[in-house]
Amino acid sequence: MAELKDIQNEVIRQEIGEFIEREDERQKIVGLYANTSSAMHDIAANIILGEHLKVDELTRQAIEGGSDALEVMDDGLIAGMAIVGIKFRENFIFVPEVLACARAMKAGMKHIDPILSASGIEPVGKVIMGTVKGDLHDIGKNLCVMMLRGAGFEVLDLGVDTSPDDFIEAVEEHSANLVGMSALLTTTMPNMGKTIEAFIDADLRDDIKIMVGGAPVTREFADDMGADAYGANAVECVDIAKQLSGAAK
Ligand code: B12
Repeated sequence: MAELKDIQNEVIRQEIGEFIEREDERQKIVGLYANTSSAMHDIAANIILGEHLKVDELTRQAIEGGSDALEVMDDGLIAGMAIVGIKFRENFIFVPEVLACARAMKAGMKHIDPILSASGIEPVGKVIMGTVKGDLHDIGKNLCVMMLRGAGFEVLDLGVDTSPDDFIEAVEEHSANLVGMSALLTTTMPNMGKTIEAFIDADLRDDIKIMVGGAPVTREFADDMGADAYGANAVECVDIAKQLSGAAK
């Protein structure tokens, strides 16, 4: 089993040592960093420190140096955000610090977006994506959008705080048959169900497939709400989008 001392990057080692107190989480995070490169550790460390200029530079260097965009996303950016999330939950940091981390995350995603979004193939389907009403979290949704575009989907991104009416309007206007909803707050998760109900009321539910995701969302919750599919991450988002749109091989 990987141990904390095996992680070469001092910032990451200190962050885990000081802030990740639950043993199960500590083991999971140490495992996450144990087999990844020092370039990815540097990116993650600067996400945690909220250093957007550094993340910008390091991500650009990694991509130009030939690192795989998915590796940079998972082992650098998302790995850094995993520690940020725990620190926020445990009140070691607060909204202003997390905003700085989110800004750093976006600085890195800027270099990954053109690669993951460039599919060059005929659109395999049209997806309407949005974070639900009341919810301003968009990092995970944006990663899903990038990956969907890269897989050949045409994506209309409605952004954050998206009301049921906004989703419905977009579906009607763009004749889309696939909708993806993201929620990061337990208080906004029910708005996914409300959006599904609004599609039923508008007599559109049978014309579309609905997929949902976001950290607190579970498969059970998705089933209970009447969604067609649940995805735990951006890779799963693409897989289920393909299945739901009939593009799965
Ligand atoms: C960054 C962040 C913020 C930033 C958001 C910046 C931004 N532009 O997004 C800011 C600082 C603004 C913020 C604000 C708040 N936040 Co906040 N935030 C986070 C944090 C640390 C990280 C979220 C994130 O980006 N994760 C990284 C991405 C890559 O992961 P992801 O979003 O889960 O997405 C992946 C999957 O879920 C999936 N996915 C996502 N969407 C979809 C959609 C589909 C269709 C599919 C298939 C898959 C899918 O794929 C993605 C990629 O792999 C989380 C902690 C956490 N552990 O999640 C708290 C967290 C979500 N926030 C929390 C809270 C409480 C708040 C505030 C209420 C704080 C406050 N007091 O004001 C506000 C709410 C504002 C609002 N109305 O939305 C709580 C929620 C608790 C709860 N149970 O509801 C969390 C869990 C922190 C905690 N306490 O533990 N936050």
